[in-house]
Amino acid sequence: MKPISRRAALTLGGLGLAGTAIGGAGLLWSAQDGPGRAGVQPAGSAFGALPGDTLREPAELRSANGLLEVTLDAAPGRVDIGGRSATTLGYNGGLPGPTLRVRAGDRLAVSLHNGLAERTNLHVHGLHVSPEGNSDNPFVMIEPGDSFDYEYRLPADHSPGLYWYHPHHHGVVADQVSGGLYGAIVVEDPDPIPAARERVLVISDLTLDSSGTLGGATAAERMRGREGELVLVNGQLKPALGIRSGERERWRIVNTCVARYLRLRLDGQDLHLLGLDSGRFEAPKSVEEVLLAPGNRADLWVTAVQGAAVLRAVAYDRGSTAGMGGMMGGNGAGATEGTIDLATVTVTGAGVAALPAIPRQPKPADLRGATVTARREFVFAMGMGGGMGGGMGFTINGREFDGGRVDTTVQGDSVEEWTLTNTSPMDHPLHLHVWPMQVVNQGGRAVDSVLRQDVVNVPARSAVRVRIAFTGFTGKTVYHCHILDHEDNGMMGVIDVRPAGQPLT
Ligand SMILES: [Cu+2]
Repeated sequence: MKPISRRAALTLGGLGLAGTAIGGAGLLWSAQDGPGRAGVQPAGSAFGALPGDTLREPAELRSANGLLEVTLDAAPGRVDIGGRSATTLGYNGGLPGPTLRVRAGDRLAVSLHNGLAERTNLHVHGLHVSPEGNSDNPFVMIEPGDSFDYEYRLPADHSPGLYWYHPHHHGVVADQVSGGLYGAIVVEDPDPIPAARERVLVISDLTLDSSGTLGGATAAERMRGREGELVLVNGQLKPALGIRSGERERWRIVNTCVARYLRLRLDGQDLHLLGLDSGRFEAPKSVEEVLLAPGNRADLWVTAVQGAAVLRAVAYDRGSTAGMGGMMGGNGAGATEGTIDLATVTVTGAGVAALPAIPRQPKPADLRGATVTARREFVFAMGMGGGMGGGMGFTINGREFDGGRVDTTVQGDSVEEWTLTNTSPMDHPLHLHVWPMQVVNQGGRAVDSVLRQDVVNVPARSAVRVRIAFTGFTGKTVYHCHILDHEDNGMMGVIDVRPAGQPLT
């Protein structure tokens, strides 16, 4: 990725406005007519036969002797997407940024340089680390041209799994993440899980205009949550990958899209889900498909069966703002988007030797039998008349985000039960920083297994109940909708976890 001038960087926002005014499909990136395009594709369409580039993996940086020191430079630059040059944002010139591989007990030191034309910062999504100081502190602000040294100390018992990093500066999170600022973090398994190969698949989406410049989001897209025209795997349009017949691969998949839900299928192959987010199932589950809300990760075991296959995202209805006063009609509807081909898989050769046994995992901690010290309700709502511009307001318990206010004060070491109620006609995926949530009830039905996630989808006009153990750390952080446009529009609250034994005021 070649650096581009500050002047070019400054025009990125302006071009978004141009996109709003013109909005015609004719201006859009021509690659949308090729592989990976978001839109309805007839079954068996010619796109399915087009070979893409071979799947690349992001660069990897691995800890040694308990330490990983990394410099991340967030900046605009040029990348190749679908054989054409595009201007996006990126960390260290990559799309995605480098994959950071660490272990429980490690120290991860990240020096972040802000090469953008606006403020930024960094969030390590899902990591169970301190929210204070120069750790996973969402209130840090880094001015253009400045640097900040983050340091994350992973506890010795940190859950293995796939995590990720991205900016978290309120108001511009959706713009910066959709522009290309994201990367994966792997916390390695203490005992390796046998697989012929492990792949990290970072799925993202973005919109480019005909000159290969990032398109901005219209007001309606900011209300609904923008979905990019192009859906990328590791920054590539419909890459190709090969597996030997009978081999078992481990795919770690993260949905870094700002608003797009990924209902993933790989028809014809054998899929087992090892876990979601930081939650590992005691025994892998045989699955036909996996639904990832924005921010969610899947740990998937793929056993190749003879033949070809396509990794697809099939339609998922996350609701719409249509009918909420009419203002957001038109673009607000969009629940019926068709299937998107993400990657092609070619299976070659005859069956190989016996598959490695699927190791049983440690029995996950279960909060269903825990003593609950507080019960709270959080209501996620959308309504006209709120927002800075008097547009649609996105609220939690009737309030929009205010970084200077504490919304929820919690006693450290306690277990709380939160009822998440969504009164709006769209899904909202709730993300709580630092402490994972265990889903105990969905839509009025008790969950009969341990389901631990850090992004929990709350479907439209529905309720979900979670339990949270506030252990390990204290301090102030946030919970928010992970449709990042909704977060930028106010659907976020501040939580302060106080040391155990200290009275709450
Ligand atoms: Cu939302």
